[in-house]
Amino acid sequence: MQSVTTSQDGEILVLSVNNPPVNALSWHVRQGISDGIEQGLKDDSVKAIVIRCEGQTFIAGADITEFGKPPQGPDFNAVLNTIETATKPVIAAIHGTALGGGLETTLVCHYRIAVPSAMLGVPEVKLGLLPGAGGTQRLPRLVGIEQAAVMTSLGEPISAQKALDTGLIDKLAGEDSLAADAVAFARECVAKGPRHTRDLPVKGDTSIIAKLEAENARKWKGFDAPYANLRCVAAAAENPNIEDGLKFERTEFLKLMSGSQSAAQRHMFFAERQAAKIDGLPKDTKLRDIKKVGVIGAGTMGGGITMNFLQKGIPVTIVEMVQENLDRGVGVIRKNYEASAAKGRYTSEQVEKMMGLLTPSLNLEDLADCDLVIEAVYESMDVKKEVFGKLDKICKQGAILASNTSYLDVNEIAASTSRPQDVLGMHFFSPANVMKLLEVVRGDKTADDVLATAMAIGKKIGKIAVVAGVCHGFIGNRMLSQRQIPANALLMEGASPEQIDNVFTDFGFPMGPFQMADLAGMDIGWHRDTSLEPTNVREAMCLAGRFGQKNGKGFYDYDEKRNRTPSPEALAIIEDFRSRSNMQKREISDQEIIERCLYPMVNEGYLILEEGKAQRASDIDVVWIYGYGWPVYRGGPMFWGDLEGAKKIVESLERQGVKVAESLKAKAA
Ligand code: T1G
Repeated sequence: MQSVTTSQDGEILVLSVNNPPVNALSWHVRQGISDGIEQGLKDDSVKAIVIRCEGQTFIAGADITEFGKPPQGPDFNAVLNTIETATKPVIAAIHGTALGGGLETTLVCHYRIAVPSAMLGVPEVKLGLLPGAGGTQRLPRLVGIEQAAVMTSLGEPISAQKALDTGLIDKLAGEDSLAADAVAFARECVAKGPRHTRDLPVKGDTSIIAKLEAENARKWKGFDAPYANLRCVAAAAENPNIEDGLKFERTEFLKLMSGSQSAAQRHMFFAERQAAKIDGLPKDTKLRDIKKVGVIGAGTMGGGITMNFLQKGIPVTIVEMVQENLDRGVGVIRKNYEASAAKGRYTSEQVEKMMGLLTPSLNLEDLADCDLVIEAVYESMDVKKEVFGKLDKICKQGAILASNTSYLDVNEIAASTSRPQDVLGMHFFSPANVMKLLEVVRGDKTADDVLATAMAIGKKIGKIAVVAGVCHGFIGNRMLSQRQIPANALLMEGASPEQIDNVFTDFGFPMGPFQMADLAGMDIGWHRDTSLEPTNVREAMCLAGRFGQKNGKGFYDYDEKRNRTPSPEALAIIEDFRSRSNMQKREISDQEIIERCLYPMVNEGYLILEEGKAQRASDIDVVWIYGYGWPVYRGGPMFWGDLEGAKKIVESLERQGVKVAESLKAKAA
């Protein structure tokens, strides 16, 4: 496989890497680069060597698909050593994204030139790794400890201009003349000869490391990789001899590579990309044009949904029944944008431009020429059917009619129109302008191009779209209820809200089920009839006027900053409800809480797959990581279930008396 070709421009040898789609460092690319360098060193007519890439980008890293497989081709570090020790200058010519092993390749080159639009970074931390081919030792030698610590621990790329300013690259090329500018620059470098990054001193001070750890403590809770990256950068400062630093880096890298966190995060890397694919649909399915969007309902969801489109320059007509609600909804959208602008995310011109794309209306008829209409009204089947019945008469043929329902039967909603093929669910998560997950609910009659268009528009507005089938609660909420039910039962059997929530936060969730109940508000769906006996703890809390964070008391007490503390009154209400329900309190272990709350979720995932309500197990993982705070370093419920082991899960579920999915039983067999 010829993925590296050579060409000569006078005394300059040019190695061109061509390994679509992202020029990953697959074994044959490493072989090609190694051979190319050897060729250039042997050929006396060659005075310098340029490494460049074909296609959309420079090398975007090691080939992640090769991880965990038997090694093939030359060792990456050996190839890098060939480049670094070359006796003729080697120049990296960068466009697109030079990432991970791709950036490490440029670091061993003696000089670097890039187009202004190029981005350079070491995102390995997002894969639970670190730049294990010298990146943590050579980067500080070029850009200093501070910049290297930020780039490795956060994993965000920097622009070519920033790279030039920080010494990561030597020169900017013309946006459309990289090939020629690189050869011309190589000619200039001949006289200067090779310059070895490894010999440069490490500049800067390590106080940034403690600062980064403090600033990101909440975000990095439970993660190994960010701290390992910072330990390596610190080692670069402590070890003037780069070999010692490289040895330390190698140890840390191999620890992460063999750990479950990186396996989980690599699983998620591919799962996200897989989720976008619709099985059975040709890649080139013609999409419907979405130039104008309508949103019905200017409440929290309607407003958040609208913002996603305005941010992408897509005009939105937002419809409400009452002027006051409309004004409030539009006001919240403007306030949110102004708040973001105050944080420097937008200029005031950009805010005005986005608000200029918004048309408030009290008239459903104003949606007649929309290409996509998303309904975000009160969660009642009758109300939704009435709205869709009207849309059916108003909207132009070919318009896509979507419901933001989080539970209701999309087929029944579609049946209230004469065009069920144009109807589907687009289930956003609150806050809809922030949460990345979008469940695209495929109805029995939803047309292929409608589904494909909804998935594509989801990606366009920055969401991770996942196909779900019609069932109660689709993928996410359906599994959530399988977690809530045992959590409430465990409360009745003797566990405290704090014990249960701590098991979840220790596991890596941002919060546990009872903290979530307090955040959402306990009185949602409560009948408010105080004469009735409570039928569950939630109603008992409401009867005692404990509605959650909104009134500073729920399962916990909250101060004005919403910090929670265990509440003797809440515990008394729970205790009282237990005794009224003749429930005996008993000791409950944290492990029992894990098994009773998370194993049924995994089981439900298998049932969802058996029923074809999700395309693949990894989609379920994407839903839970991007919609429900499942820790990414545990890979999602299905990935985690595999780590736990089907046999162990089935035995526990059978002990719990839970009906086990046949496919899970089969896996345990
Ligand atoms: N290896 C293998 N496949 C890759 C890949 C990689 N590094 N990067 C992308 N792909 C596949 C991807 O799965 C998809 O496949 C297709 O390419 C297009 O990707 C030693 C250990 C470069 C910014 O972490 O961030 O180097 O779904 O949909 O939106 O220190 O891909 O079409 O079949 O994302 O244009 C470090 C990972 C590796 C960068 C392009 N590098 N890639 O985004 O396309 S670890 C990374 C990205 C490493 C060394 C260490 C993005 C992108 P398919 P895409 P995109």
